[in-house]
This record gives sequence, C-alpha cells and structure tokens, in this order.
Amino acid sequence: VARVDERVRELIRDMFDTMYESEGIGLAATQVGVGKRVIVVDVSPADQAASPIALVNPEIVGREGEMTTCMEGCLSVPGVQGEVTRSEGVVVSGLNENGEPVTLRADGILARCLQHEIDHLDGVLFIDRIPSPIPVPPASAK
Ligand code: GNR
Ligand code: NI
Repeated sequence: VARVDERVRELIRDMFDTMYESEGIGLAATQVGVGKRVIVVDVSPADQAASPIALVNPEIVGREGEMTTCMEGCLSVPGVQGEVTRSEGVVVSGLNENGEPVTLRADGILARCLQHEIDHLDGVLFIDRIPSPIPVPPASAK
C-alpha cells in the first residue's frame, strides 16, 4: 500500500465488520479478495487488555522467546485445525489507519494471530506449516 487513504480506511472498516461477523480474531485483505497488505486483529476477550488493531504493510521486525505450538484454525480453511509452531513473541512494524508508523510488541495469542495474518499476505496458510492438518467433523455429523 503506497498511501493510507480513505479507500484503505474503508477497506479496514469492512474487514473489521467481516471479522466480527465471522467470529474470527483476525483477518487479512487477501482473504476477502483484496491484494493489499492490510490486516485487522482483535483477540479480546481472550486477552482482556487487547483492542482492535489495523495494520497496513505489517512486517515482523523481531522475534522473541521460545517457539510455541498451539491449535489454529482459519476462516479460509473451514473444518480444519492443526498444531502450528510459531514464535512466542514478535515485534511488528507497519502503518496504522492514519498512515502513521507504529511498532508493537506482542506475545501469546496476539503474537500468534499477527504471524498468521502476515502469512496470509504472503499466500501462506497455517496448513502449509504443519505436517498433518486434522479435519474437524461438521456439527451435523455429531
Ligand atoms: O479466528 C481465527 N482464530 C485463530 C486461532 C488461532 C490462530 C489463528 C487464528 S486466526 C483465525 C481467523 C483467520 O483465519 N484469520 O486469518
Ligand atoms: Ni486465517
């Protein structure tokens, strides 16, 4: 994204709407058919201190702590979950919705979600990072 203008801000608003409607904790523009480097994340109430974050041109500029393994799912890969190994902490730089440079340090579920969303911008899905995704039976099969 060369410039954070009103069109980008509208995309961000639409992405938050889609994310909350889908009950996801993050969304990348690539998931809604838009080839721009834009992500939105809101991991609350899982992390009570968290709030909605939108990042344009996000970049992982640092990694911290151990590698940790956690169950993940993805709105773009319905019915599949898998254990993905990622950095416990990351430092991410980018632009906020006003085009101002921001850097944030995250760990836990927020760090995991940021890594998952930035992967989407590079065309990488969580199933590309695991040997054996586990199919989850649809609710109707239970
Ligand atoms: O809603 C989502 N939950 C989730 C859980 C563990 C790790 C990553 C995620 S992101 C996912 C929404 C999504 O697919 N974003 O791209
Ligand atoms: Ni996803």
